Amino acid sequence: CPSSPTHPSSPSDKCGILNVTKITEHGKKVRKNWTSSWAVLQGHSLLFSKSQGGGTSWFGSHSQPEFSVDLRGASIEWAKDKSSKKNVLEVKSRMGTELLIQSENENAMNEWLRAITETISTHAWE
Ligand code: I3S
Repeated sequence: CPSSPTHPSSPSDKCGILNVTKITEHGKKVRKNWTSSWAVLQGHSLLFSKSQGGGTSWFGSHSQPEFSVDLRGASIEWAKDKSSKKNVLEVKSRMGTELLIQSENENAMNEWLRAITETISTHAWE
């Protein structure tokens, strides 16, 4: 995975296309808005930018992440009852953001769960 412009020094651990929606922002419920995003796990952050037809680069028209989630103190679990979609993971940040991430590929979502869980535990004491 390429490094992002906002975190050029740390290599990214995992990247790929995910469907993503926020369901809570600053502790308040928000309306779902599923979008396909280029997701990068880097340092203690999960970064998202609009996916460019399956592109694998930050560069071009979207050189900055659209939004990011700080995974320090976050939690992740399978979301059973929050969507009609399959393979949905729920990420809750300490800042009161809740996200759903999803793809049709179950193996890919198991990999995201493994990688994000590792990031959360690596940064648990920060
Ligand atoms: O949890 P919900 O309200 O059933 O989520 C669905 C809605 O966000 C829907 O949009 P509207 O707000 O225009 O009804 C989306 O199109 C659906 O994808 C959402 O459900 P899923 O089960 O796909 O997460």
